[in-house]
Amino acid sequence: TSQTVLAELDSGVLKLTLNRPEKLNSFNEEMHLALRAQVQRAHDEDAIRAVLLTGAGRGFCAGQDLGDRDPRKGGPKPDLGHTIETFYNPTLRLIRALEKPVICAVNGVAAGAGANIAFACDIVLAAKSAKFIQAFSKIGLIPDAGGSWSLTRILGEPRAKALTLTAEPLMAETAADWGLIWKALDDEALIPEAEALAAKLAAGPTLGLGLTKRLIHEAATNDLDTHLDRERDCQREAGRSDDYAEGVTAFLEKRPASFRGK
Ligand code: T3D
Repeated sequence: TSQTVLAELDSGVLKLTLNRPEKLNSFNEEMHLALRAQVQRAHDEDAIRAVLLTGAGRGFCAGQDLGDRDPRKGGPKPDLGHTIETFYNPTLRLIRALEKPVICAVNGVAAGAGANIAFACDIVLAAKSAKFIQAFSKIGLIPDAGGSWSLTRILGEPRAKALTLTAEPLMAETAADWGLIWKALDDEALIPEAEALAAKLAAGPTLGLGLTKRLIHEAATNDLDTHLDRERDCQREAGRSDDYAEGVTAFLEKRPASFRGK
């Protein structure tokens, strides 16, 4: 297994730590494949009921490792469409499609695809010292890893355009004020709070949480009639889960529910 992504499974939480701190956890091919394999694992293993993604060292992730794109090394110009399709897009799709909560703890600078991978997660917490940089325009690229989609949806065109065209850093507290992330936390509180949140969600009614995530994604493109039908169908499914029966029983018995994720 690759040391570029550290993986620890504890009480239903798969904690993934991007681990190339000397390069601010920027992506080389090995780290791409390691992250994707771990997110795939989260799909496959029932014992995993939440994912927590963070970074080692002082940064979260600085996007693509530009050392691997050095034009001075010669050779033909790279086909970045190919690398996006091969490395970034599959992982982005897997994170969005995972029917389990994905929490992101942005421990430091998140630049380029590193920022946009964070925005693809379900709940983003960030250290107050962290900043988000749409670094792409500094090197002549477009915002990838879903950034031009997520920023526009979340922030609207004016802020999405200003952030991406200028590459100005956005501090965590402003990102939280703008609704781009869930919370900005004191640096020392970030990991404990993110771990507590992940543990709480991992002990939750996983099937219902997964359906909730799916519905919220679908809301972006469904009209209201279609969406009301989808809520009906998903509620039917949730209502048949063991966790729903447990949740109601626990309420009536005035005790905490003990969910099994089914
Ligand atoms: O290619 C494709 O497949 C297409 C996909 C593209 C996706 C993308 O993400 S494109 C955008 C790539 N990322 C960037 O352009 C960001 C580059 N990094 C920075 O602008 C800065 O490092 C930061 C603003 C993120 C942080 O600045 P600072 O001053 O806190 O740290 P630093 O000194 O710049 O970086 C520390 C070390 O990490 C340094 O190495 P050194 O000098 O100590 O040996 C630096 O070179 C290295 N590093 C940081 N980011 C990258 C990197 N090395 C390679 N690639 C990086 N992206």
